[in-house]
Amino acid sequence: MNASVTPSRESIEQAKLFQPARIGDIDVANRIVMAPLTRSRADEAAGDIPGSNLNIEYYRQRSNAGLIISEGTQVSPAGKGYMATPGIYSDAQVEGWKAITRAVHDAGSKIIAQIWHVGRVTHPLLNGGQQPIAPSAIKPDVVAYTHQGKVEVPEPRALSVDEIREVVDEYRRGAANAIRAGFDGVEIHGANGYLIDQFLRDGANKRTDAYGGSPENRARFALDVVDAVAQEIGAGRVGIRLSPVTPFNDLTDSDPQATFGYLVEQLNQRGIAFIHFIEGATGGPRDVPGFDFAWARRTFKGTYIANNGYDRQMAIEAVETGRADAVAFGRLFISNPDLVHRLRQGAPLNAPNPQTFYTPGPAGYIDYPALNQAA
Ligand code: 8OZ
Repeated sequence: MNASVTPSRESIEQAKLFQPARIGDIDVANRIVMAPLTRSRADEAAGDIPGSNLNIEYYRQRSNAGLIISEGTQVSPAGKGYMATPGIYSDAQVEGWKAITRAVHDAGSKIIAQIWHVGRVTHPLLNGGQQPIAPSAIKPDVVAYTHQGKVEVPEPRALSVDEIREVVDEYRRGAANAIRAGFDGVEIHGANGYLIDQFLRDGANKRTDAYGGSPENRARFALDVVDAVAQEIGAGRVGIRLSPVTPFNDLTDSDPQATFGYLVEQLNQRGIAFIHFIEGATGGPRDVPGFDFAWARRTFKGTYIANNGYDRQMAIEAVETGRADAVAFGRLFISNPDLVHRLRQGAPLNAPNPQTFYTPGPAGYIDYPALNQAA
């Protein structure tokens, strides 16, 4: 778009960003995605159960998104790394999610579950008292937020190959449970320094077996999970989130292009619905070297969802020029329940308040105002 010309409101509303699309097997009303957002408001005492009236209202308010990706939902108690995050391994959790997916569908949107295992980014105070698990016994420089305050995470223990197979099965069951709960699909959380990313990147993976060493071996766990989940629910309902260059959660890789280049080619062969890329440092600078996102966009034939620091103009241009198929917004969806309407109209946006991102209760959760829709 020519920056010297102010586009008319009509031409903006015609922008591809606001047009329907198909993401794998999922039809969406527009190409604006609500990014997965940890909000720590599940019922922890009852067993990390989602689906309270507050949770339902939060997701219902945001059903103007073409696609909602749920907050990360752990596939097992060991996979939990924060307070009051919901799970997707128990029947009670599935029942809770049903109320949320029903509300989103009734409001005309689609919702997929982000299935998550934190690996070494946790503490026994959060994960049921166990030593955290990881590809290798390497302690990250990370603090966990617990009911007893901030604590250093301990050294994890390395998984055996038999245990790796069991964890893959947990993701598979999480995906099956997601479909039972009424979700339209799943996003496998392969980003931000959690378990899959710990296997992928050589800063955390020093294994000498089939799951460590070369890019092919380090990608094996991610691809085992993708294959198990795709076999369970169909590749057209499976996506993965990747963050090839983020330093978040103390994770590094000596050659992100080699590591994630191999993975993207393999994901392309599997025909999954989408890859959701965090371009740059999570929630931070976009211009972090080491991985060619334009190459990934050209190579992967499924839907490319772009994320990280997009504003209205960047999102419109990214989809208009084909640099991305869809754009995910995180913090702006926290503070603007009607974000799609606001972006379409070029309306002002509410600023998010980080003080209430993870606090219990309605404040900063369901009380951000929507525009008066009468206009
Ligand atoms: C911020 C706070 C808690 C969790 C991620 C799931 O980084 C998270 C997360 C982010 O993907």
